Amino acid sequence: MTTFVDLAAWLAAEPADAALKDVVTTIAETCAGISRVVASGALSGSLGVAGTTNVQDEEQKKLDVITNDMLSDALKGCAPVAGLASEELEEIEPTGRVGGYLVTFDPLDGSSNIDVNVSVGTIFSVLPAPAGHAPAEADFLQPGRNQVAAGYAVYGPQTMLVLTLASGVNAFTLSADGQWLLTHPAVTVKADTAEFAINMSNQRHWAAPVQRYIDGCLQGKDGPRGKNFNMRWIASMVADVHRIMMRGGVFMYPWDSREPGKPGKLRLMYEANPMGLVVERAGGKATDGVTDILDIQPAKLHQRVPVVLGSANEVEVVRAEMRA
Ligand code: P6P
Repeated sequence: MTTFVDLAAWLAAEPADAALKDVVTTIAETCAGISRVVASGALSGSLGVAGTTNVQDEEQKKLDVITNDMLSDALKGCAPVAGLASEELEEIEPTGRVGGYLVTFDPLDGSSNIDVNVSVGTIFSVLPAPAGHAPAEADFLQPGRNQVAAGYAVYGPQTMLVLTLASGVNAFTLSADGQWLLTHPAVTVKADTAEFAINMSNQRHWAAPVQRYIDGCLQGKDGPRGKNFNMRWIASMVADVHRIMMRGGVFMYPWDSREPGKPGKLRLMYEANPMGLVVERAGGKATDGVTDILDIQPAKLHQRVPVVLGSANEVEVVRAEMRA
């Protein structure tokens, strides 16, 4: 019978600040609670729409609101947290405390999948808070390289927590009795892949470099790539990224001409930065097509960005095409 290290024991051995470990523990405990709420579905009346729209002008699901409140309440009660920002909230939420950490999160990413029982997830990012004053919105606008922790929980056939703190990436599985157990230590992303993830229905709207890259993949072994490719698109970033963490691949949500003024669909602070840190720490790459995501200086709290991330060598093939 295999025995697993639990999150508390793993954190005890992690060379990181005790206060940061408290923040991660709070997030992990809240995600365990979210897993139970998500799993209850229609039984708890939590499916369906909330009848409201969020700052992204997206219709909110009941679970978007429920999970946002769970994380907001938990983090406000966590002493080292000076402020939080949610994809679902227009403004930041200072906690009234100074110093410590800022947390940004997407409480339930992929929520369009909830009502059809497809995997969804929570994405979180932890940044240093300013010393000496309560955080303002500008204090959140830090490049992704400043993150001191990041990760996600994926609510799927298993509920898993994938986390990077001091270094590396480790994945925990939620047990039946609510323990996070270290089942996947030292996760690494395969450098090469033959699997791409993109919403093909947008093909006619992509810029030429993306058209050329995907066309090269679709030509298979008789084409320029000399190998056949598979395609996946779950329309839940957490689930698509988790697959890439487990078996490699490249995930793309590029700019497209449907809304030419919008750089991309995904959010820098709540999706691209945390996922970028996790993927990079596992040996993968995360870019906006050209620039590393973690080097982007945020200008706005809800800034959107094109995303190309995953297997390092494949991301570089895309980057070369974008530069051609
Ligand atoms: P589309 C979910 O709404 C999300 O933000 C990501 O999780 C996902 O990758 C993407 O949007 C899906 O977008 O346009 O394919 O529905």
